[in-house]
Amino acid sequence: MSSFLAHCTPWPAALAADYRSKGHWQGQTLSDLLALRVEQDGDHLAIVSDATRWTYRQLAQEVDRLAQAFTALGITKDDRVVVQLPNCAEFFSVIFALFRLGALPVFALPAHRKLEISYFCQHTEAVAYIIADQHGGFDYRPLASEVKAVSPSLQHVLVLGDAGPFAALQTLNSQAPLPAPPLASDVAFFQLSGGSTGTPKLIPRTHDDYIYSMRGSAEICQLSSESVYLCVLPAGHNFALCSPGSLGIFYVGGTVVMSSSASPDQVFHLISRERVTITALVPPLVPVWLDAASSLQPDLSSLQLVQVGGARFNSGMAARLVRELGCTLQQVFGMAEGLVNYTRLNDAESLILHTQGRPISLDDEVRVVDDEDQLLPVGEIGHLITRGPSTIHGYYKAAEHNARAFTVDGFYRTGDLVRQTAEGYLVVEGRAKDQINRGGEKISAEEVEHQLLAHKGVQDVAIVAMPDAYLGEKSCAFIIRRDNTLRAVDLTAYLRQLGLAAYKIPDRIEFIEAFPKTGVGKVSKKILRQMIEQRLASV
Ligand code: OOB
Repeated sequence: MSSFLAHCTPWPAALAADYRSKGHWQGQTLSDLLALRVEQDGDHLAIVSDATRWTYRQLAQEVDRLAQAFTALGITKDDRVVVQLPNCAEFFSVIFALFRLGALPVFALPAHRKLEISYFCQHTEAVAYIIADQHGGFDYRPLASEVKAVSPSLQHVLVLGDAGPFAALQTLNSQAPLPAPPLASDVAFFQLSGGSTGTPKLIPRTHDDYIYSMRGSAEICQLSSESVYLCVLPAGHNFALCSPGSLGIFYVGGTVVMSSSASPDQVFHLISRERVTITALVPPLVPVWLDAASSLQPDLSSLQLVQVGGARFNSGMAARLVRELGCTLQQVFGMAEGLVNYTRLNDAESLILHTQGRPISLDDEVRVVDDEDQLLPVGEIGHLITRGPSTIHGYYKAAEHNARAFTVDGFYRTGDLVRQTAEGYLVVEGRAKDQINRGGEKISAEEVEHQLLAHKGVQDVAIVAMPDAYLGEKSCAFIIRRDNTLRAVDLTAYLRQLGLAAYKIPDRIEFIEAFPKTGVGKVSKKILRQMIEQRLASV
């Protein structure tokens, strides 16, 4: 047994032994799964992306080429590599090559900018940063230059497309012998936490724990080699990657179709051309797709299952989806920390429309507790805490935060307020964590507050969620300014120029003289939320 990656918390030995004996952890790595696919049906179509169509064998060849090339560059086991690629076939050749070496992808989102990426590089001491030249009208190469200048550990920037001053992924080549493969119990990569703290938290996931989640999810969604998954959400996000997502599809030998945009025109074309059977969406996309479908009348007859998750999904919209698309809906309530809940395909309509599902297996322990961690009677709303074969026991390099984020017996405090139905299904009722869920994109209020506090014109700031008809929630920053000439646009321009991802920039800024306080003298975000709600309602 090798030791667990430094600064990560392993599962307690007794739980790990239990998960192994029950067959939840089967000792396979993600690389083993790909090798098995090539052996069993190497000519099956694995990935479609623009003009690229790779069979499993072709995917594996690309993986081998990159694994050798990365080795020649000196990238090796446990090295961290920040991967920020759009939805494309190469996303998978890159991450499987890293998996093969035991090097650890850090899954950045395409929307991340200098602040986030340089933090990931510095915090993980990443040796490489992998990007596409351009995507969505943004050129990632100048960003990489800026990141490199402040990240001493970074030795390589590798670019898909026109590399500019860096090295091109496509032309890398080497005959370097590959090192021994990693173990299934090793950390395989880092997911990003939605976050509620000053700095983003990184989530170490092992091959064993991720494959447990992927296999269970693939079974729940009844995937087979006939399944065709349309990947619309960012490919590295847990929902699109493993719930069951692209990896779940690879596990059963199906086909993944990558979409670089979520626009109805493009996705409808891909669904009918590739006969897509399953896709995953965040709630704001649903009305956009439904409205477009009713006017464009695309051929969506192949679509069997639409998964919706990542944020609160209105049950009226859920009913509309089922009615208008005529396929099965599945609600998904998951988190990059591990636990994922699903409604089941043959559940009663009332469960599918009104609940967010139940965990993969009974060994995903879910408890609903009060503020003192005491179990609440079934049906009462409380804090969701959880422990299980895919839920981490600690964030990376975050000892102090871990002491708060996990209970003494290793349950992860999700920060979600839920109630459990008599059938054991979870209903998400709200949130205790200081976060804004902007249509599935999570914003830590504290992270953005920190950045704003550094502005010389800002005396104090508190960021809260405000209702939004399209996204569900948007962010509103209440600001006490030092000087009355400071304008909202000055602050948003400031954040943009610092290099904060656009989705984190407050949608609205309200200047205020003093903050409302709670009984104990803390800023009352509850009252601030009510204030902005009233203001929005009165216009
Ligand atoms: C998914 O993962 P993350 O890590 O981006 O966000 C997790 C948080 C949850 O703690 C919860 O606050 C919220 O997102 N959330 C939902 C939800 N699904 C996630 N809130 C209400 N209803 C839902 N259905 O978002 C994620 C990971 C895997 C699969 C699906 C989603």
